[in-house]
Amino acid sequence: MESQDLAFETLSVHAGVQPDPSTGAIMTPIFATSTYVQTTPGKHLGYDYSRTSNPTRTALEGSIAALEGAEHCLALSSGCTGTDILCHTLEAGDHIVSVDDVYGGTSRLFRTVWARHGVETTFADLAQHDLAAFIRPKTKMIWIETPTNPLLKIIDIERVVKQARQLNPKPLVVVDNTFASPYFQRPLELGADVVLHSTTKYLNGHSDVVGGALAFNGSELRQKLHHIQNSMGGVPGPFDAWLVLRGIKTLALRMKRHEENAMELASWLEKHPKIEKVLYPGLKSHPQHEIAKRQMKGFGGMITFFLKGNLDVARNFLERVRLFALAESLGGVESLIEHPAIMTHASIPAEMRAKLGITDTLARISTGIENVQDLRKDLEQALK
Ligand code: P1T
Repeated sequence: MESQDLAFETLSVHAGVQPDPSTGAIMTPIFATSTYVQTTPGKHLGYDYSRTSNPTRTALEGSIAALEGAEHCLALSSGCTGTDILCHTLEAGDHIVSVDDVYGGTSRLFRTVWARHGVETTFADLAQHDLAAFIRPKTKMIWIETPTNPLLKIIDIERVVKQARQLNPKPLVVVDNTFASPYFQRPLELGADVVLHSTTKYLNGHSDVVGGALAFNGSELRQKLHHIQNSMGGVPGPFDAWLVLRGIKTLALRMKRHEENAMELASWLEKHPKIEKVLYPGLKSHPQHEIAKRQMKGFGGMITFFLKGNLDVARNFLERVRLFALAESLGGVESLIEHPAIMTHASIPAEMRAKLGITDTLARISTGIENVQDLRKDLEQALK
């Protein structure tokens, strides 16, 4: 059957994966090899060196491509590698328009690494403002993260794509789909050019890998991006590729549960007297709830909220949680909680954080797949 005829749950189990032809092993082997023998110089079975390609990685790439409805995927050593590869397509003097609220490491790469190479980034609130206001003659890339990290803003992908298509030259529209996962959001179907994942998060789902992926259409773009990856490195090892491939098999089940738990916790937190405000795209109170409903198949497992009080109150709460682990990252089966201003977004200058609203009382939850009442009770005792 063609992959477009299969449902997401089926694709997540089967896409990209063939029983091993030499043994019949149903699971893709971990091809722990750096090189491949050739019968005569230049003649081989399709693989010559594992920086260029590796069969375990090929299987993972087939899987992620199918889930994003893409022709191609490149599996990478981290999500940040994906951002870096895309920046490598630009030249000094080029300009990026990025959503203002993005993962701290993405902002850091734009501001402190690529700015030094002459690529300037404008950080824009594309949830509130039209893209047109930020465009320059040399704008070559539009960077969308939605839902955003950590404020969970929803950017209308179709709207930004429509505006980007009117520009000449047409910039590359990239969507960081890490928070939604392809289970809830498929940006290429909405007209985006490239999808980026930190596979460290939901795709792998078990907090035991750092990895990334780019998914996109067109053989020309593949050649360009693979050339950069092959030239610079930035490839995942075969064991990490295998772990992500294995994680993906349960992606649909996990995402459903992450969302159910997040919806219940967000609704409960919203009524709690010690909570100032909850940001969760599934709540009616979320400013872009209607866009989320249209653009996503579900609202995901991330919740952000402001506590009443000050940094001491936030610290006290974060020190008191027992089931939730106080840790960076997200998307694993276990629930995590963190303080963006001190942890994941510390690399963003304080005045930029203040302008965004990443305050001392802001906490971010990655809802795991545990029993939701156990999770609620943990938050309740920590808030007392
Ligand atoms: O850590 P890495 O695999 O390089 O992925 C970077 C990245 C890219 N995009 C988004 C939306 C992300 O959230 C991340 C990583 N984020 C965290 C580690 C975090 O705790 O937010």
